[in-house]
Amino acid sequence: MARAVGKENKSEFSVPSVVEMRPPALCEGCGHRDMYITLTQVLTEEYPTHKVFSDIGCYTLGANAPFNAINSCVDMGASITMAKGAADGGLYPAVAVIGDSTFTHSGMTGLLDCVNENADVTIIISDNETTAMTGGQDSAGTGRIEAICTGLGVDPAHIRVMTPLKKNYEEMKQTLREELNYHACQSSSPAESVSKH
Ligand SMILES: Cc1ncc(C[n+]2csc(CCOP(=O)(O)OP(=O)(O)O)c2C)c(N)n1
Repeated sequence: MARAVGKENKSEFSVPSVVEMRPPALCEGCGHRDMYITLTQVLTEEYPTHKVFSDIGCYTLGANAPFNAINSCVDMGASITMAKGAADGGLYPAVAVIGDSTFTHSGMTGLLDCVNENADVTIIISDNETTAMTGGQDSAGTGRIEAICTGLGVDPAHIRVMTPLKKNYEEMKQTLREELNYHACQSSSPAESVSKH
């Protein structure tokens, strides 16, 4: 801050040499990891023009190494609406990644908009059935995420449930490819995927 406003950059405390820089990371074993590993592999190898619009939650840590998986994070619910805006503007593939709590907080409205306008987006709801980032509170839509998507008008054929485990990687990648290749504009409803763990 000091540098930016042209002031002297005075540090009152030095960092002890034993302290290593440790950026926050997704927990070992977290399903968001498996989701990002498969998603990033498919997108970087097969869809070089992709952009991933993410949201607020533990899965925002997908921005860090080793995933480097997301291109934006603005505010609660902005993943779906930004992906829709980008798709409307001609970006392909436009992918949204949102957690289950953020989805029920403010992602559902964007999804309805996508349904109404047949947006060409792929939406991943990375569902850990809790609000992990803020301490594990209940999540408003636990057990009902697929039903909510159906209720909002998503074609059930394109609500794909994946279980993010290493043994399922090939199946997950194939599901992602199928939904990325599905173009709602030429059909009747937006593609959507649910990653559940
Ligand atoms: C407007 C607003 N309300 C509340 C919060 C606090 N908050 C941060 S992340 C989050 C939800 C995270 O839950 P989820 O989307 O399920 O992701 P998870 O952390 O479980 O991976 C909330 C409510 C916020 N950042 N902004």
